[in-house]
Amino acid sequence: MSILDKFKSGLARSKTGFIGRLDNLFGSGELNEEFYEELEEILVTGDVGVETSLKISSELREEAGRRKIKTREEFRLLLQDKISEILKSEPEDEIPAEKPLVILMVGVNGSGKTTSAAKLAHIYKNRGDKVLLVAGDTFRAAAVEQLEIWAERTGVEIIKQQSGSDPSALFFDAINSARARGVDVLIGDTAGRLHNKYNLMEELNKIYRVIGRNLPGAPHQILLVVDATTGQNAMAQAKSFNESLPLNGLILTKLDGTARGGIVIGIQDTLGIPVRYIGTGEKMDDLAPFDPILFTRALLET
Ligand SMILES: Nc1nc2c(ncn2[C@@H]2O[C@H](COP(=O)(O)OP(=O)(O)OP(=O)(O)O)[C@@H](O)[C@H]2O)c(=O)[nH]1
Ligand SMILES: [Mg+2]
Repeated sequence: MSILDKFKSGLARSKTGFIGRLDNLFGSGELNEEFYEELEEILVTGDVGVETSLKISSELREEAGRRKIKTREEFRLLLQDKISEILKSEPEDEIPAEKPLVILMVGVNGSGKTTSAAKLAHIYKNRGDKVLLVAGDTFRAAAVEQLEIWAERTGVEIIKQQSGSDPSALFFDAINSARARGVDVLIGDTAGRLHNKYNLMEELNKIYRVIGRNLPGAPHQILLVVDATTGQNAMAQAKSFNESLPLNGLILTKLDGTARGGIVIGIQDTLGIPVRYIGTGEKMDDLAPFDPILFTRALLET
């Protein structure tokens, strides 16, 4: 199954889900008040978020008027365009002149950081890069073991320290070691933390600063891993993590487990942080670069 099919089947799992409801809306009928109310309701319950939903609806209402659009079928195309316009995502995965490309995974507990770090390592390895995983969750011994198992499965090297050690020191050493070994991409796992815990967010910020001190310009990507099934809570997480660290991308996991998925649109629109990857399962291959065109098609194509 392609990632699009997987994703689509996840979203469409229930007829009352996001895709099913949009599909019904664009069946037949005119563009009346009732239509716009229903559109807003579907977007909001599809996790797009109130602010973005109302914005989309009012901008499209105006545009439909201006372009004298009368049918729901034509309106479907307007919505498709609007969503693609919000979802501009250009992958930044080039290896910098001064190697390695450093990618840091951050997020709340259980969002899918460790799994996504491994899946990402697999993607880079497959394209021919030399990858190093860093077991930056030094908080739990089990976390290191979990990443070790993944590293073995994907056939990439891993750097770890005893649990309880200082993660920023580990990252400092990991960069030296990556240089020495000619590593192209360094992918760092970190411990899960709640975004409202000041000390833990400070610890993350220290990791960020220490990495930058050892390798100017790094970390090149700070990816917030969010669980799509948490809906609007994902938005709150993105907001607060973004206040502590300059996030430049999201990994949205567990899209296979939600019939909504509109959070992709809401986060990008509200925070301007692009979704870079989507996770659609627990296996190694279940992570794909986010493709706005495919996503929009999965949502709205008949
Ligand atoms: N269905 C599904 N499960 C996922 C996906 N990504 C991760 N998981 C599962 O979610 C659970 C948590 O994943 P982890 O990668 O351990 O999450 P984490 O953020 O590292 O968790 P902590 O280290 O405890 O903060 C695991 O059982 C994963 O297999 C996904 O895209 N789809
Ligand atoms: Mg983890």
